[in-house]
Amino acid sequence: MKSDIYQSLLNIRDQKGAGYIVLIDPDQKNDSTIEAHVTAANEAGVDALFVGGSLMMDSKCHERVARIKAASTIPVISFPGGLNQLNNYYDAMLFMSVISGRNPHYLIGEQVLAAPVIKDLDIEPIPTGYMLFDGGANSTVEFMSHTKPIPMNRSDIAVAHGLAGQYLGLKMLYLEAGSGAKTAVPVQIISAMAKAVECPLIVGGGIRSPEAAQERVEAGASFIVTGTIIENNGSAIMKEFSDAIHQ
Ligand code: 1GP
Repeated sequence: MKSDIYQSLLNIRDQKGAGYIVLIDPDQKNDSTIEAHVTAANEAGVDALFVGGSLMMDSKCHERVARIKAASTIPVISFPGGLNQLNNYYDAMLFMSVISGRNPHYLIGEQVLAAPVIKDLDIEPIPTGYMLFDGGANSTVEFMSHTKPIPMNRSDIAVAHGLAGQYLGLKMLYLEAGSGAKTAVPVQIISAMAKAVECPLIVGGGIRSPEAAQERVEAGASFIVTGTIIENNGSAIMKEFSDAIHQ
């Protein structure tokens, strides 16, 4: 194994209170902004990049990941929509199971297909439970994964899934409202999860302001992910997020 990115993420959380992660979708929609976003992230105190998406609309995903890795001075972590997005440019990957859903392909099927490829590439897999919440925007991931999101008002359902993930040995839980969500995962859910579950919580989807990010850190999020706000508003706002998330 080449790296211990998981431990370095835990160190960041312990040292800064929480980590800030920027999601870059290596899709054609971001082709002209990749280097600018990576350079800005390097300079804004972003702790790591997640790279991936639910749907790629051309064949150049791998080339864009190579560009991201070449420009980045921080860890580049795969956040894959499927094994077709794997390559050897990553420092680590979220090895995810969609534990909020009941679609066997995204619970274990894709993982079995990906595992030998991951071993061959020698990428560090970070076992992660992916929990999709209903962010009110009919997310791409909901459609592509054929899964039903958890209602935003059901902390009990969220906690039960989180505990199950912990008892299965997962190392992180990703609370996801879906990219471009109208509603981010609410602080009540994050707070209930943080009280009941020991796994570090990654929270993303629909977080559009540094204040919203800070509230979620205060509720118990260990890592905050933003994607769309950076795509839509340019890189300048990254520093504001970074300052709000780091305690
Ligand atoms: C999506 O959580 C990420 O997987 C980021 O969501 O694009 O809404 O910031 P946004």
